[in-house]
Amino acid sequence: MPDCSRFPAWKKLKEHQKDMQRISMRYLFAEDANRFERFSLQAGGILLDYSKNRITALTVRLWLELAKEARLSDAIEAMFSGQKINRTEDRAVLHTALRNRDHTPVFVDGRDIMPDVDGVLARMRTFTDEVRNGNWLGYTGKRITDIVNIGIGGSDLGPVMVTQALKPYWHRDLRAHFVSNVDPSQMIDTLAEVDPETTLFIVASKTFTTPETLLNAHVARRWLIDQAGSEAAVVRHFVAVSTNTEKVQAFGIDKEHMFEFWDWVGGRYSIWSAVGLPVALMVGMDHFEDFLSGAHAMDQHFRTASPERNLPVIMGMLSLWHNDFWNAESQAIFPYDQYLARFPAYLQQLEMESNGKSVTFDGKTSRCQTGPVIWGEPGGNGQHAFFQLLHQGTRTVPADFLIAAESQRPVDRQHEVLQANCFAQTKALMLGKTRDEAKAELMRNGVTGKRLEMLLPHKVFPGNRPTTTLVYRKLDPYTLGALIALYEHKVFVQGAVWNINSFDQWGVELGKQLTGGIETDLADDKQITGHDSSTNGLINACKHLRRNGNGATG
Ligand code: G6Q
Repeated sequence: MPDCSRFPAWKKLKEHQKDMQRISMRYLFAEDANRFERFSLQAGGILLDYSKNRITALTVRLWLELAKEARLSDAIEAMFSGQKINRTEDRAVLHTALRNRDHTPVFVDGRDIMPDVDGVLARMRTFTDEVRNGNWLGYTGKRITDIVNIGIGGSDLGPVMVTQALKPYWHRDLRAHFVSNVDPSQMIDTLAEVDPETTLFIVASKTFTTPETLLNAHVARRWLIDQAGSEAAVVRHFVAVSTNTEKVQAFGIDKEHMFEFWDWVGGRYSIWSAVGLPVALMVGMDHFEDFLSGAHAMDQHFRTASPERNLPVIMGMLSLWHNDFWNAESQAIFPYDQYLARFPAYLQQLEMESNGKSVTFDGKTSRCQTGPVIWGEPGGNGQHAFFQLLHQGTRTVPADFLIAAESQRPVDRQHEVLQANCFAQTKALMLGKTRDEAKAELMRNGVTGKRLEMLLPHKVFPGNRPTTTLVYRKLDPYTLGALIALYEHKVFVQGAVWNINSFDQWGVELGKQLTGGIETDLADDKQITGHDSSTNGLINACKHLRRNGNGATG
């Protein structure tokens, strides 16, 4: 596959971008009354309005040419059909099979994996029903009231984000807690909030070798045994989610209490597997299956819709347009939905771990700019913090705005206020405010003369800043499933054009390798000299501070 910059459509897009630099969105909207209809799409209960971007029909045509030259359709089929597209790890990529609600066979190495998938879902149903109905009892015979998920990265971010997003569907007598950080404060503070007699720990780790998770799991296990006065309590209070039966058993969790998943599920794509157990416990298996169904609907759309009507294809190409042709360094995500507060953090891992690569499948250095920096916060709060930079700063930050048509918790007309804020921001970012408009406004407010001249440049908004808006009826499990799958496939589309492996993560290895040596160096009080001077200095400073309490380093 040629480097993406060598595709003919890439070159055409470069030329086209030069023309587009001279055209404003104000003009494009004024010129075409149907711009919204032309540049909006719907699937899986999600409306995607991408009209407030610097694009024309020609732009989209060239995106589709590029997708064709990059053989995107073949790549999509290769993923869905279980080919080992994660070549550096020699694995298939089949999170889509986890939510294959049609139950049609999906083969890995000649074996249909759907019976395994459905088998684990059935076990999850039995277990979650028992806990939720109060039939699963703790070591003193009390029902479970608190669930603590211990995991990190893909075994944490999905469960946290989705559990939080579906709060209106929670069982009223259950609470969920999540511990990921190896900083013991998080576990200690969590344990202070729960009762050993009524707490269920889920140790979620694909490999069951991740030090952060195992250290935290051991702390929880010791705490439980200390409180209960017997190891026998562990069996009623610990379950595991993993691909590694041996390690789970070595930790002391019975195979019976392990929920399996498989190496063809990437960590950051694992929320659809038994990694979703805390979600299923909190919202019930019916809702969890609705969540899978929403994702399945988006999968089918992605696999079968024509590229020009295909939400993930259009979103992926749009993001690539900003990233590679307008040199946008970051992409912001603004949910106008409090329940999606952790969605930007979730997408950070999904996008940056998937597409933060600089080597193509052919082992060559990519000549294209790959994954952007993803960041974001609930939009309403952002408006009172960093939106200034979006409106008047020197950088262009393409942003996704997400909003529900209906609130989960309606109070008076407060949801309309939220919506008005969301739509006003995208309108303001697109339109801006010209010098003439700003001047007229100042004069209307009685500002004249020198003060007007001084203030005027500060009151101008350049506008022409790209935003994309996603609207859904209500953040229910189905919609959330579709939304996450939409972003997963968007990431896939970009990876396919850049010809990079979106499913490995070798970049996290080096830090892990070096941690062990440094941990040993930190164990005693000896002066350390074996690293670079900065690393030596930092280790020695910590030792000095912990020895002397405070004061100068040395
Ligand atoms: C995700 C990554 C990474 C992984 C964590 C936890 O795609 O691989 O975030 O999920 O490192 O790994 P374990 O689940 O194996 O503990």
